[in-house]
Amino acid sequence: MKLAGVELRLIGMPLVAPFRTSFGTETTREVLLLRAVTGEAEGWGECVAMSDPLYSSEYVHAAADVLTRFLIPAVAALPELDGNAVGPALAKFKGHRMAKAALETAVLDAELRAQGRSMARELGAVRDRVPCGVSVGIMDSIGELLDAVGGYLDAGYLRIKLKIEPGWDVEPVRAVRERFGDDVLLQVDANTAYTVADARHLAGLDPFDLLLIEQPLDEEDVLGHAELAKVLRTPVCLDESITSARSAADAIRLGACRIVNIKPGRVGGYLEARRIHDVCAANGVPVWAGGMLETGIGRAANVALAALPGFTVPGDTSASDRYYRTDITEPFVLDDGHLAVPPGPGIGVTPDPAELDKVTSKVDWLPA
Ligand code: OSB
Ligand code: MG
Repeated sequence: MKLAGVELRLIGMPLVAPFRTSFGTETTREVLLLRAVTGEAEGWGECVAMSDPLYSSEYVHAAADVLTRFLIPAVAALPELDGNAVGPALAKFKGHRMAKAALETAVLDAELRAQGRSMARELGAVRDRVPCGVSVGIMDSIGELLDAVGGYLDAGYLRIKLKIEPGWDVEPVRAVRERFGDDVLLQVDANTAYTVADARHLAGLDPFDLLLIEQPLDEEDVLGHAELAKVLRTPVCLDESITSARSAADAIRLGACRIVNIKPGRVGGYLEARRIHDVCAANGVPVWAGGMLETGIGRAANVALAALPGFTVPGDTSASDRYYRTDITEPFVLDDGHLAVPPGPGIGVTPDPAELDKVTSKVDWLPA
């Protein structure tokens, strides 16, 4: 396969409701989409970097810049291109994993479409549908939160994740337990909002039988998570701290986490995501698929990944209508709390050109 060029497209997708986390509030998801064009087929990749560098150091315009100046030229120079060749070709460039992931996914999608093989099949999926959870943002009041959670449970979501921060942690968890009972699969995500000094306070979550607490401490504080894990009965899960299979292996060895959230963008792509899945499986550590408010493009590939055998807990792979009034692909619809793994070639979905045009703010064509 040889690259003809890559289209970089910036889109703006209004969220159905503002999404507040400990690091900020999102109302419109700005997304960079990549379309890799080869002689044989074209493939899509969604860059999960957000507008501002608040979840991680990456952000949409930095991703577009590093792709334009360094990553796409390096891949364009490959004499023999395929999905497996992208990672090694980009390895000399430090960081920028979300940008790298988007490019690798677009190339892999093109390759798989040319061969008529699905992403799920390529990654090693063992299921044709995956159980789904939903991530519920910080709200202005407990009443609002209970309405939101009730709506998601009515829709069929199999697991609820509450975003927490200092001042919004034990009370919302208590309220959800009191209203909806002990059988609801419930977990929390702090997005690095605490320090080890908060260990006693966070132990106040222990009576509520949470599945896990996600990334309570700074992304670099892996030892702190290991210390915290000794104090908490609630299992510690890492998100931001896990950037590669190596960092996953280290975190597990240090006792910093008992569960791992896998987001392909955060770790540089679906192939590295699979390696993390394998490392975790070898250590008996359950994994689940994280989300970054993806459109149908990113969601399709996340659902394929979530169908691997080690993904034993419901992920943040929610239906399209949890995020957007209109998705840019065929919508993902919840069926009995599950999403179907797209069976078609590549990621299995294609954006609708008219919908895409409606949300596009900028298009650049970068010839190889
Ligand atoms: O920490 O998991 C996170 C969204 C954006 C950035 C970080 C996170 C999230 C979510 C939402 O929790 C997951 C989703 O439904 O896509
Ligand atoms: Mg998280």
